[in-house]
Amino acid sequence: MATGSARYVRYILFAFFIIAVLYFVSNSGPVVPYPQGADFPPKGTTPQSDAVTSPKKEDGPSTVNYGPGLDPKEYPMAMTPNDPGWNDLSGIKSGPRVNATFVTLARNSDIWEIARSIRQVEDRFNRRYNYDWVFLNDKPFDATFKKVTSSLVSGKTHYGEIPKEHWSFPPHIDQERAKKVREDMAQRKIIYGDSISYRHMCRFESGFFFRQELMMNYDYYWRVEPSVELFCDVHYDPFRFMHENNKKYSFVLSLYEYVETIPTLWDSVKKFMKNHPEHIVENNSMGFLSDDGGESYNHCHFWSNFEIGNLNWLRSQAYLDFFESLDQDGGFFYERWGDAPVHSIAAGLMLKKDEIHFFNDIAYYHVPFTHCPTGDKVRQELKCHCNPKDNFDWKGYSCTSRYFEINGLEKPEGWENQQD
Ligand SMILES: Nc1nc2c(ncn2[C@@H]2O[C@H](COP(=O)(O)OP(=O)(O)OP(=O)(O)O)[C@@H](O)[C@H]2O)c(=O)[nH]1
Ligand SMILES: [Mg+2]
Repeated sequence: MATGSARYVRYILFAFFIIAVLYFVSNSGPVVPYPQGADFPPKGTTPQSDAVTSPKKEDGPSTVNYGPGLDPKEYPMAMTPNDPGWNDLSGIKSGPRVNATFVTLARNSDIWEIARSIRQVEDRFNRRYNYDWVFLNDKPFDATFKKVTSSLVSGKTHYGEIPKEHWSFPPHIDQERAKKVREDMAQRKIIYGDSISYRHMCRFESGFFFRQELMMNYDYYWRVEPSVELFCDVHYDPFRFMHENNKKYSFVLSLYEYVETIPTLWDSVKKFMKNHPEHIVENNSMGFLSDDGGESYNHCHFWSNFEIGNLNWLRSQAYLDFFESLDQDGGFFYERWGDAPVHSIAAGLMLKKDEIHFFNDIAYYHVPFTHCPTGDKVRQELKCHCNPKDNFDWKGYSCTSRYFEINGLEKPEGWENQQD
């Protein structure tokens, strides 16, 4: 009997040993890069809910994670039709991904308009890259919004509710004065001049979207608004382009700001420049913003409803000091400062010229302006469906010529024929 029990104990120990060996074998092995076409980052590695906590990133240069085992040098991007892989537009693109997300601020009522935008961004680009998408709202997103958007986005979707203090009047604002301004602007028929929510939106986009809890998980963003259109295929990864070329901010359309909305913005900017000369960089784009060396603002700005940018730059001390200084002056409420001139002036003064990029090959529409790449050849290569006559770049009210001039860039062939 004793011998029989000992045999059973031996059997059990042996069985444990085999299970342990099997377990060890299945959980070790070489670290392999993500196979071509695999989820990247693998599902489950990025935050799933609104309640994500993440370590605060340090200011300064971005520490972009390309993912384990993926050397970007082994996956060169096809930037022109002659580069290998240019026509490879089917399936999931192999290779590294930048730590980046799309970001949309929207109301529940914007659902069908944002659905249209998402569909185009996915069809022209993201279905092959599967980047995440963060949605932000001053109210909770409803079930329909979440259901429709998450069914359209190929990456992960995250939904964040904006904290009250990022979407309300700061305590130093004189409510009576702000109200009088709105009444006056309503009488003068200034667009959105009487709107409180539009002002909260502009202040939020100027100073807070990049430090929302969900956004802290990323290094780069691409802003998408409701009812925008993308007219051409995007053959390469613009996030990777930004990172590998040290670009911090980018645009597709530029124009003159409606002066009635920003009468004292430049005075505030001059005050900031005086108080913080350490934040103003050499070789900046002052020539884009001013025709008299900084004395006055010429109202040129990059249109911020499209932006691809570096979040760590917006989270830098320089940008935060800039926003804080402007916010203290109260012009988001005593006037109607837009986030486009705020971002543009910041980029123009606190980034080097070559850190700002013009994406000629991303064709885009936001009512009422179109950026349609100049040149028949490029439009055919990119399978664009925009009408070249609609291209705003070289028309009188665009500032893109000025951008080309201050950067010493050659304008694309055929630009002269698109001036009116
Ligand atoms: N959650 C929320 N989002 C808003 C609100 N107002 C505007 N937005 C969003 O903020 C962004 C800019 O607002 P828009 O109304 O498009 O402003 P705009 O581009 O200057 O003007 P449009 O010509 O109307 O497009 C869009 O993504 C809107 O969906 C608001 O009150 N709440
Ligand atoms: Mg809009």
